[in-house]
Amino acid sequence: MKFYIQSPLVFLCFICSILFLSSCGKDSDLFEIISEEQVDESEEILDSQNEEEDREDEGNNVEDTDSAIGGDNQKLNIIFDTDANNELDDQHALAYLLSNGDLFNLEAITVNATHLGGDIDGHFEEALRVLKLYNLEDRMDIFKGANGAFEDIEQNWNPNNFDGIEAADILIEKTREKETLIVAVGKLTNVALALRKDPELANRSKVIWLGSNYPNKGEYNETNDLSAVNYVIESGIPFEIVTVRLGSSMGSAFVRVNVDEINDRMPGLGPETMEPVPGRHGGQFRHFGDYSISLFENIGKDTRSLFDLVALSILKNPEWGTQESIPAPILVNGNWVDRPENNREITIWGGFNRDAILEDFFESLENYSLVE
Ligand SMILES: [Ca+2]
Repeated sequence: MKFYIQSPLVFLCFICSILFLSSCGKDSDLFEIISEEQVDESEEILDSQNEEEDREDEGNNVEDTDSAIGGDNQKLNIIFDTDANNELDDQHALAYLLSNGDLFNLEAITVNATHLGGDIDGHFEEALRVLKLYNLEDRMDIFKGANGAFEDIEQNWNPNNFDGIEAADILIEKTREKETLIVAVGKLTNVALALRKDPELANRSKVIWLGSNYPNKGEYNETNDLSAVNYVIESGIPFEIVTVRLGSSMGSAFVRVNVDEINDRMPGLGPETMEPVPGRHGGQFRHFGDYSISLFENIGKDTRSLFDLVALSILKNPEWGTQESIPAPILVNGNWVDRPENNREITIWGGFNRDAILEDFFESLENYSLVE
């Protein structure tokens, strides 16, 4: 009995000692294993933190030097290609662009000449007038583009000397510097010329074009240079068409503003200029808003569509229109011909929210934030 009483105690002590020694060994091994894993883990955390810091540094550098599309500051870099002296929507679109500095970086203004606005100098002067009304004439550059049509300019092609070379070269240069959208609200000649000179442009930018009554024929920007439209389509550059569709509620023609709204909302809007700026139709102006009233008075209509504005509005809020991706069609003798088998797709915009777009236009000018 004694043996059996004492021996379990001895046995228990023996087992405890073994367990203790064994556990010391295991703990020791375990400590070493945990220690190695912890070191590895710490190093991984440190590496990942360093990588994160590196990425942040890179991001900061991008933000500092290269504001990219969808980058940290979410601003869109834009080249605005305009036939500024054609009636009045170009000027209003440019004013909207200049007023939305929280969203847009304006990299350059290029002008093209459509037939109602005179030659390229007139378009240059009108774009400059709007810049002056925003006190930005010393900070923004305007580049002269083509008077003629793409197919005529291309006939005797000399990449170092052609009608529109100044605008084409700046399109090439600016899109090489950083991701930059081309918003074109006139004929597409300057864009086509830039693509002709540098086909790689198709791989580094995107064109948003205000034009066409697609699927119907015969819109002003389109008919001013049919050859340029086809060249841009065939170049492969991402291409979005903000349709006009005169007489329909499904294009930018639907974004019509009433003269009463202009007279009510526009007086005094925009920055005040140091010196009065002479208007296109006479008069002197210190605010774009007052010049806007003059433009509407001289066009003499009760309502007028702000077509070109819409190409910028849908960049600000894509919900203000509907978009559809389609196989790229082609213009043949001025008619759109669908090509259902075409792998190349383009985007067609329509169905615009007139009230939201116009309200945002007025509010943008009331609370302007100048572009840089
Ligand atoms: Ca225009």
